[in-house]
Amino acid sequence: MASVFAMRKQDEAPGALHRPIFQQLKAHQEVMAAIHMRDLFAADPARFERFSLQAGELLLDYSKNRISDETMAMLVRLAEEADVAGWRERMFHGDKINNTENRAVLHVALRNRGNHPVFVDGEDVMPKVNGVIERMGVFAEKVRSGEWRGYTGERITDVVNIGIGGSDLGPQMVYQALKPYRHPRLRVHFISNVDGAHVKETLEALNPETTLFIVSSKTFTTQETMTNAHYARDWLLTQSQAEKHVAKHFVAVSTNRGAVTAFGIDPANRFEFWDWVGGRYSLWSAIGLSIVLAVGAERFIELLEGAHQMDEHFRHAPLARNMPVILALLGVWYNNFFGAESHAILPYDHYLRSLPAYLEQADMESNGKSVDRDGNVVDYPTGQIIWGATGINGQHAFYQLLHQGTRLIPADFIVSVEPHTELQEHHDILIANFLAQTEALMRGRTLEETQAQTGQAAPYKVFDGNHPSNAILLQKLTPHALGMLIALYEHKIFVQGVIWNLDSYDQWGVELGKQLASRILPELHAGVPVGGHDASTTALINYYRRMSHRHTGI
Ligand code: G6Q
Repeated sequence: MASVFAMRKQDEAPGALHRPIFQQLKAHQEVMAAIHMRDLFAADPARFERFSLQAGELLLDYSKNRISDETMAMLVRLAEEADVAGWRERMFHGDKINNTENRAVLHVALRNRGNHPVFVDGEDVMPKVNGVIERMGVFAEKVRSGEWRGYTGERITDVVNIGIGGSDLGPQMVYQALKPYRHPRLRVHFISNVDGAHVKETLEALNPETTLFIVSSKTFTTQETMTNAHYARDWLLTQSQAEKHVAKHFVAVSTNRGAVTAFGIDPANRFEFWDWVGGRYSLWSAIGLSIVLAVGAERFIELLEGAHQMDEHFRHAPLARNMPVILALLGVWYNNFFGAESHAILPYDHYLRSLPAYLEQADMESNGKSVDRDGNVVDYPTGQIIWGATGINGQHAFYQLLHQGTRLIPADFIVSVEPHTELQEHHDILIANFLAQTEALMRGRTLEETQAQTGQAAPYKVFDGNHPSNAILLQKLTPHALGMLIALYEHKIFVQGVIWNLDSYDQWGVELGKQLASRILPELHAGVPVGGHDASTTALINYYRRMSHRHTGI
């Protein structure tokens, strides 16, 4: 299926934008570019009702966007012509839509709480999925209740997840988001960086007798993770002095049974998942074990149920009333028609402070691609640059550029109506700021208004406004609402990938650097000067060899 952008005649350049709907949208953008959102609001008191949508406990207000009914109708046609509905069915059905790796894409099966059968290669995956969830729950309960003891008979107080990328960012973000629900005795730590400072600093504060490690690695070959896991194993053995204790303090989450056993982990304590779970979509799988340990199986299931509710909404709601589709289309609108290069994620919630980093991976590793699923080089912008931080801190840092810079940066504001603390005054201040920011970004302040308000007609006090934003309001940051929120973004990414005709589920762009690093590693301490790289890399390697020799003597 060719994308709406990539439909081309034989003699045209690859990726030519030739679908009539694209040309229509281009012409329409020229009209919309000249209109200020404050005029759209002034002309239509029902704009909020028109451009907002509720799904479960999530409210999306997208009225502060540079859109009209006509814009949305055309964007929905774009989605129809890209066959979003067809691709969506293929994904849910277990078709191998990750074509460069010949894999199904079934994170939705991991939270298929309706439990209807989902087939991969003729096998219903649900019994295995449910089996692992069950095992995770049983194991977590043993640790949480104190039945599972360390090698000296002490209860576990600290859980350390060793993993990187998809085996780190998801569980870490969710653990942080659900901290109010965590078991009072259990602290969870995440080690990802192969910079020794990360593992050292984390373990310094821990007691091997009461520490449980989860080695989370789909492949169990990832250099950073395995280096840290071996260090942690040695750290335990230095104190416990017997190999047999490894089994009490290490469990694994992996698809690689052999490597897990070779590491000394009891195969009974390997929690499996499957090749149809992409790393950055894996927090719903056994990769979420640290979450289950922290908040318990029941809460984890609520997280899955929330995601499932969003899956159902995404699967069944008409495209024009479909939250992930709307977010995706708005992103395409700014990316491909307004030339916006980035998109900011601005949670007004301390517990969601890792969401921007999580979405950076989810989005940019999925859609940061310049070759389409048919192997053609695209000639249109694809994945946006995703970035952000907690909004309230951002206000005192980078919002200057959002308000008065030269770039158009659409933003998502994410807020919870009910706070987790009883500090209502704090919460009201937070909410007032969120509202003020979206209002200011949209309305701006004209020169006349500036003069009237400040007594000065100073151009540097003028705000152009017309900066688009979405507001996503959660009733409360519960496991269920969080599940819905994450699934919302996953499907938004998927829809954009379909429109751009990408395979959003591979990540070949991470390969080359890994390959080069394994060649360079032994060169760092070679006895003679190395060559064979470009002049810069060769000189840097040799500089490092000389200078580090001085201090390590290697
Ligand atoms: C995510 C990527 C990547 C992956 C890590 C860790 O989609 O595939 O971030 O999760 O490279 O891989 P392992 O789980 O195999 O260690």
